[in-house]
Amino acid sequence: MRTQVGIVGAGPAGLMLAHLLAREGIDCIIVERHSRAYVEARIRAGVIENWAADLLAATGAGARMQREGLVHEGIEIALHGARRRIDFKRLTGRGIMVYGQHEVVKDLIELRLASGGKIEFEVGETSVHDFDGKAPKIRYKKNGATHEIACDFIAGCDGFHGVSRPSIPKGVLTEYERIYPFGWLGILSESPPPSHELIYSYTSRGFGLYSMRSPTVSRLYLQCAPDEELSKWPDEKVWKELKTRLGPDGDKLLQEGKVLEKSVTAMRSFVVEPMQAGRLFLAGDAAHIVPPTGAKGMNLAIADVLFFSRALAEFYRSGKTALLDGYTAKCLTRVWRAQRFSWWMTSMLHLNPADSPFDRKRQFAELDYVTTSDAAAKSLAENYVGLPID
Ligand code: RFL
Ligand code: PHB
Repeated sequence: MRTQVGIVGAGPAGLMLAHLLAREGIDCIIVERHSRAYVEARIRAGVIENWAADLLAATGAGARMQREGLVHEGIEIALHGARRRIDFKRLTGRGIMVYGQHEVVKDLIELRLASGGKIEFEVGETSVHDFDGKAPKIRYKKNGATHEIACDFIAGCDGFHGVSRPSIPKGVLTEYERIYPFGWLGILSESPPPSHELIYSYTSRGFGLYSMRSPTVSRLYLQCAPDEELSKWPDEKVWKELKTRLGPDGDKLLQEGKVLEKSVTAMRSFVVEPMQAGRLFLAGDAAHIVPPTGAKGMNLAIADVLFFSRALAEFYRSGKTALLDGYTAKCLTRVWRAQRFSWWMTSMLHLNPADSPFDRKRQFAELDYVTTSDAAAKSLAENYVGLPID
């Protein structure tokens, strides 16, 4: 098989890249380890930045999002149960789109396949080759046979645990990492959320987040140990803790429902520099991870592939490589700003077992400041709705 761009991974990065390339008339093939049903059911991110929602809509991938997504104009921060609102619309003129990542994935897969695009699901033993020259290759196994895709470029969109990043020779990449001493226990529940906007709750028992996928489906998270055992968290215990961390009215505000999914996610911040080696370009979680508190992961994945698609379009139009050469610098400016914001939101809202009584008082003062000063709230709001993209 031959194509112009071989893409490893059908997550938001790989699928959005294929979508943007198709609009430029550039050919691509995606190979994906899991089945279509699996990637379409994988519950992950829920918040789409303003510009990314506009991009999905402007490129013809946003019709269902615009019908079913929820536009939010602010969030609430609860301090030991006292809720304070940060009004994004007033502070920035913009809002955010609450629409599940798996819905974006479903929409992009449907669009790709309907327009004749190729996605190879359920492939095994993926490997990437010869990206130091002009004729890279992707190899994989499917139904017992070995296949090879010859291409001009490889997009490593295969997430944090993919094969692309580890295939880059030792010494090329520098890794920056921070591991946090906590994780999130998340549930998806058939029940209405406690408020029409997201509530980020700081309590002496740890952080809680009350999000949603629709007016009848909630997505709820509890700060837990990074290696928390799910078996220690029967549904009743999860609901009790979620109610307690919501505040004194938690019992009244939080309706219980059928738990559709339950999982634990450890938290890390991670970046590799550069994000490219020869003709292999990394995008999304393959190159960087943010803790989920700032809701930035999927948005960064979309920003990376927007920049990569522009660089490829320029290359195929004119033969110029300036944008390809500048890919890492272009992406990482945004990535490091999102890293800063995600680290800040995470540090401000979680209880860190290593914190001293001084740290706790300082943390509370910071939350108090950000929820009462327009100057401080504006900085949070500007980052949350998404920094401008050019
Ligand atoms: P993905 O989504 O991990 O997709 C990578 C794809 O590559 C496939 N793959 C392979 N395919 C073939 N061969 C191989 N060897 C392969 N190895 C892997 C995988 O099966 C998969 O399909 O990475 P991508 O596309 O870079 O997208 C990144 C986002 O998924 C991620 O950043 C977000 O989910 C992070 N995130 C959030 N981001 C937001 O923007 N807003 C949020 O509100 C938000 N909340 C979250 C989050 C992530 C969370 N978890 C579970 C990590 C909340 C949580 C709890
Ligand atoms: C979600 O709805 O899954 C979600 C929302 C906001 C975050 C993280 C996750 O910061």
